[in-house]
Amino acid sequence: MSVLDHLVSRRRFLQATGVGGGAVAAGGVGHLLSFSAGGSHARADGPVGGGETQITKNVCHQCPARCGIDVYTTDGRVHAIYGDPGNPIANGRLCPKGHLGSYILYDPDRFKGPMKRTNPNKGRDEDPQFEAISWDEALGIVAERLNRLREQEESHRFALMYGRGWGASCAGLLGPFAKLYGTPNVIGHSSMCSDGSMVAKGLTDGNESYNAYDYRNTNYILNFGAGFLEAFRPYNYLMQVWGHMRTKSPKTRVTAVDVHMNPTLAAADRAVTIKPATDGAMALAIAHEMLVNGYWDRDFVGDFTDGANRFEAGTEIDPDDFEEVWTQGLIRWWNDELKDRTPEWAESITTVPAETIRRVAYEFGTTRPAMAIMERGPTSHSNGTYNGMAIHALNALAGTLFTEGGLFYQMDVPYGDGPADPDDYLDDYAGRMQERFDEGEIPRIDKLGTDRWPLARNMMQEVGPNHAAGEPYKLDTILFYLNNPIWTAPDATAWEEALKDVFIIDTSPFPGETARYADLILPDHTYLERLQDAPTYPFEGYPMTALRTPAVEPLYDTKVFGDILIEIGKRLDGPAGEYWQAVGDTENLLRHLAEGFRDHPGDNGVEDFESWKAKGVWYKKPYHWKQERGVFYEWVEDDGDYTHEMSAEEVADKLMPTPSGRFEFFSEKLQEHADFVASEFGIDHERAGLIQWVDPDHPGGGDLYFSTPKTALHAEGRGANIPHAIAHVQPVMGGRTTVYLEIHPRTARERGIRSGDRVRIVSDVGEIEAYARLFEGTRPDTVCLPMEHGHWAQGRWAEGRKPGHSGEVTVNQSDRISGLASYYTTKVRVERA
Ligand SMILES: Nc1nc2c(c(=O)[nH]1)N[C@H]1C(S)=C(S)[C@@H](COP(=O)(O)OP(=O)(O)OC[C@H]3O[C@@H](n4cnc5c(=O)[nH]c(N)nc54)[C@H](O)[C@@H]3O)O[C@H]1N2
Ligand SMILES: Nc1nc2c(c(=O)[nH]1)N[C@H]1C(S)=C(S)[C@@H](COP(=O)(O)OP(=O)(O)OC[C@H]3O[C@@H](n4cnc5c(=O)[nH]c(N)nc54)[C@H](O)[C@@H]3O)O[C@H]1N2
Ligand code: SF4
Ligand SMILES: [Mo]
Repeated sequence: MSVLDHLVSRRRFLQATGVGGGAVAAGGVGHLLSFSAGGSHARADGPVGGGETQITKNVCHQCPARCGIDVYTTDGRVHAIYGDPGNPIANGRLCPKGHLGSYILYDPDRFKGPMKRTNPNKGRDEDPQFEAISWDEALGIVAERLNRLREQEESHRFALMYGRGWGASCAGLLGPFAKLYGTPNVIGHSSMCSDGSMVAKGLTDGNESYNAYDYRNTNYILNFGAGFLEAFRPYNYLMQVWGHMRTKSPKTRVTAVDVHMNPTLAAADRAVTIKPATDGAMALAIAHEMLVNGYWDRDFVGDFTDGANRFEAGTEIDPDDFEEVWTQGLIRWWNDELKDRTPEWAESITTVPAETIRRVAYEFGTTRPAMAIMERGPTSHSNGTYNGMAIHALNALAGTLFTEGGLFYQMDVPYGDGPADPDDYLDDYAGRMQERFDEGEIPRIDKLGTDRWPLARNMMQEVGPNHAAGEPYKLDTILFYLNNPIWTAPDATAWEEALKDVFIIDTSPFPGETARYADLILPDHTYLERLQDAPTYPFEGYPMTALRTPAVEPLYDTKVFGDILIEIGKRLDGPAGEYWQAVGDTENLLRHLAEGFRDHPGDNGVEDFESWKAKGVWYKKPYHWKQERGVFYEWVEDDGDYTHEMSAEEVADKLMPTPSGRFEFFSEKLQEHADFVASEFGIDHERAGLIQWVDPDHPGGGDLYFSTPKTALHAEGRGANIPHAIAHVQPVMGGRTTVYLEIHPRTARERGIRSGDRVRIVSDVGEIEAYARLFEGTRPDTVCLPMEHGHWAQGRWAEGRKPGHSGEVTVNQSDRISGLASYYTTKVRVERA
């Protein structure tokens, strides 16, 4: 290899891993190169002198990107993890965390088998005094509790709570389990994650889902609070597509809006640091400008009947003068809201100069294709749904829904049927309970679907407080899967009291905070030991599902979560038990699901369970729908082309399932809840469905906005026990012994705070400490502290990195529409400690 070749491929490797020299530090560069991105896959022979190396296909578990990985196992030990070149998300590359996965497997603090608590007292400082027990005994304890609750007609007092579920073979089993057993309480963490964007999309275009995006072909991205280069999904792929977008011709221009200068803003063409919770105002002003200047897409939105543009600031328009095509309510939106939403008005709300807003509107409005993207930044506030609706409406105005270079929605995987149909096993008891849930006689513990949360999707952050108050009732038993709200929920400390009197079953392989409160530990395998499916999160739209295959035999006496649940199920009395007997185990289920591939062989030749295992992923291109100049087309398999022109009914049915079958600037679904919305937001009843500006609420009692963004090395709440990740985070964000609070130099000076000073961060619900890191890229009215620090459990490497868990000062306030916890909205006081 010439020196130049060497440098070129070294560069490629660095790009592939997405970090600078640090990642290469371990081991010789030459050695890594031979396995690097795009490297020959046949290279299965181990290093000289080593034993035999096997490569197994698996899926990284550290974030929702779901990158396919090649796991290299030598002499029974995992020694390397690389991106799978055959996986469309990974393309042979991983983010820095992906390579560190072997640490999760070999974490010395893992639970080694099932255990039961012997110390009846619970608390942060109470040692549970766990005692090892057999699986049989452990599963028997759970089944006996559940059977007893059912005999007492109290099965609803059992809850299943889950976070990062993967697929049909794990979280997908929870629904049938609850239904056959008789509880409404299957509670996902989506309201503590990013329901805001989903609900905003559901209310406007009818798809309550994240989007898939055609980044490759877009020419403009207007990004409102999505951590494109540090968190937004799928992170690893976004780094790859960023390189493409920024080198193609024409280069994709990017305007990024956030509350502090992060890697995404630093890499964008234009960085806008906006006042927290005001993105909706900026989006409304951009919409105003797009209309006034005639930048809207006529084919998708429609036009004035005489072709003249009558949008003029402050002037009403006769609805009869405008004919809409695929949208609904534009003139009403203009007359009742937009006509006064000028850039000057928005400047007064957002602090973003009117001139900047005009420039952005001009660029976004005159570049095609252009898309507006968002995630938790604008939505994690009390007004998050309205902010999100205003942002998403820009995509309708630009006409980029379902177009090349635009946005669409993820297609489902054509899995085969499971081994049995749960409905055949529903007994009278479960059927009767179902009626009581449907009629509202027994609500969910989080009151989802009641008058309190009529439009939310889950309300996990309410479970702790509701249980504590016994309102609507007290839970008896909770089984947790990949979920740790006693630490990750807003105002997490309140949960420490709340969970003392519930029987807790934790399935984590690690001694986390929930485990500290657990009565029973039923430890899951870590991901490198698991057989488990992982359908993609919204990605490029075409259907895709990956499969984890164990790279090593389980190190300890653990079980994959799906099998834990199935084994509990088998021990239930009555038909429910029979159903789980029929399912058998997760491998049997996965074999049934893979039967669906026989009729739909994947593009990489995957057609059954064995080939799925061998290739690690099934996917089938293309995406089936596209919109071109206001006409929707559907893919026709026999023609191999988008030859079917869709009717309005078909579009409404398959692509825009709103009441009107169009994109709604005035949401009919939201208007159906007008009483609720009007009273919650203090707005006119008639305006509830309108995309509009509503003032945010900032609880907490302080004078500085408190934001807790994700960083590239951060793995939801799960990465704190990976010392390698923490070591990489340490210099900028803090890590092992320090936790940094980003604060603007002027803000610091006003409070007598110098760089490196220990500071106290105080809100109405708690106080934490950190070290001040003076940073001009943070707004003077805002301080930032990444969320993953300050564990009080989760093993020796995570614990003790105190103080500084942001959840202890974050107030439990949620957007009344989407239910998303307002993680980025609390106001705190900062002072020298
Ligand atoms: N590396 C990494 N990637 C991840 C994860 C991870 O833990 N680590 N977690 C995954 C999960 S669970 C999720 S939900 C996604 C979340 O993905 P994102 O929503 O993209 O990430 P966040 O960091 O939560 O929030 C994005 C940004 O919002 C900014 N922000 C705060 N308030 C405002 C505001 O009012 N307006 C604007 N414009 N910005 C604001 C924050 O500074 C932050 O930079 O990431 C996923 N990917
Ligand atoms: N202050 C603040 N809080 C936040 C956020 C924020 O930005 N700021 N972000 C929020 C977001 S976006 C999210 S998604 C939530 C995430 O919060 P949660 O849903 O609580 O999920 P995690 O913290 O990722 O992981 C929870 C548990 O999974 C366990 N675990 C790890 N690996 C495995 C495994 O292989 N199998 C099993 N069974 N268990 C495992 C861990 O030990 C831990 O107990 O946090 C939210 N909390
Ligand atoms: S982007 Fe997420 S799934 Fe992919 S390697 Fe990184 S942590 Fe793993
Ligand atoms: Mo999340």
